[in-house]
Amino acid sequence: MNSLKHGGSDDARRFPEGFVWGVGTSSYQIEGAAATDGRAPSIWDTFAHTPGKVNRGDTGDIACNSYHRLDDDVQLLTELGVGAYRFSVSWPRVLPNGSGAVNVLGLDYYRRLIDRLCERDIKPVLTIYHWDLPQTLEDRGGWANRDAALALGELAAVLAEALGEQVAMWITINEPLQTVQQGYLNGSHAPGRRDPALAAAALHHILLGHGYALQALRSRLPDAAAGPSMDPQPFLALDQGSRAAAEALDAEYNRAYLDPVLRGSYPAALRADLMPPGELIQDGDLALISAPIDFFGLNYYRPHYLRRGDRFDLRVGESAIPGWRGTVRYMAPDLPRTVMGWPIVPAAMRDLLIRLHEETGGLPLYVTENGCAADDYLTPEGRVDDHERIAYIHGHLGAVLEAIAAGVNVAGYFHWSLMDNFEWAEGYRRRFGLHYVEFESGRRVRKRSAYFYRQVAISNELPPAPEPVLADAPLPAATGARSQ
Ligand code: IFM
Repeated sequence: MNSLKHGGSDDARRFPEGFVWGVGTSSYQIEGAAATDGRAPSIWDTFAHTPGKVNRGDTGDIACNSYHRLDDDVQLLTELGVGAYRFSVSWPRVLPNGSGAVNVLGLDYYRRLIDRLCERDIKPVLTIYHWDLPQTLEDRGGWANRDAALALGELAAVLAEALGEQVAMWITINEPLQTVQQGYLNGSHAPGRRDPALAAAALHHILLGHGYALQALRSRLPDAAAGPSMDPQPFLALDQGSRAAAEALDAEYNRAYLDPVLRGSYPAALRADLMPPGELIQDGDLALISAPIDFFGLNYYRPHYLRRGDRFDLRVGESAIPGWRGTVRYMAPDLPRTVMGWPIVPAAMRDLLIRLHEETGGLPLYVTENGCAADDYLTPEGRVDDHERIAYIHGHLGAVLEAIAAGVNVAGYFHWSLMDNFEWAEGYRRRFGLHYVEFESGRRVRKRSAYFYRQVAISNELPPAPEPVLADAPLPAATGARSQ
């Protein structure tokens, strides 16, 4: 394990040479073209079309229409000055039956996207699974069925063979925690289950899917850089009485995913009803899941605060903490929050990076997502003055610099997101983009934060915290080449 340094560096505002600046999106959130060129439905098509599941009944049928606006979006990336683009592949576009026959037209879309990115010297960072499981696999049990894991390995093999060397980084799975928690425990995401037994199976199988995907990549592309993106959640105990709960929640939300991948075991402290049962874990599974990775992707948005005695809305298994009945996801009242209600605490990201540095034995870490939803609107002059987002980015990049100064190998940062998109159960009302999307027309408008992010990306340096800017201040010019 690399040892940590304390204190800042001489040039505390500069990022290391070669630091990767990127932005991210995912297929269902932006592509649209839900029934075009042979794409089959995913669990999110089914879920979004089920009344009452998504705010206002929004669906990803059209989304940002990126499937048809590929060139426009590559142009946005170019003008943004980023060196990398993280996108995901729509599984049912490439393998409409989940496995088996390949849909060549679907694959061609990603081929074109990758070619365009490479022409512009933007590194393609491909997420193999970002939540849009083919409905046909769901019909066979979804992630509760081991076959989904094998099928993810097959998808990885198809992508490796077709897109191979041009992909700079492969992200196997995105936030398995959310699949388990929201997809299988509280039902707020597709496939909308509320069943701990299915959740326990899904937990094991999605991690196994990571293992199979990694194996498929390794055998076809021995030099590929591959790893998962996860969203460990800091649980911060505000008093002695909530410490045990914080540990139990850490086991359930974090250790359950980190330990199998980084140590080859499930944590003993995991709540009993979520522990994958022995009969599901076959010989060799944990070895596959814990095969070496090249980097770890951190998606960070917010911490959770715990205080004993507040409202109980997050249950902790009594078996995990004898005698404990439950605890709260307590929001510290005096913290600024995003419109999602998430407290804005960059220092929690710094601490998480430090923890991951230790847990991964000093692997390169990438912040593969970080961003905020804000109440963005187009001014009559056609601008989006999203100063909150600029402050958010500034604060979190400061946290990255602090982690680097402490000796953590943070190799890149991908802002979430390139543009406003389908924010899952929230639909289109939550805007996370650096570009504003007028969903009626599909028009993209560069937000003020895009100019700021561009400045950081091309200079590889964090400027002093921007002064609050008057709403009618002119936008900076979008010229200049990036330094990478
Ligand atoms: O939009 C999502 C993304 O798909 C996964 N990580 C969190 C983002 C914001 O909620």
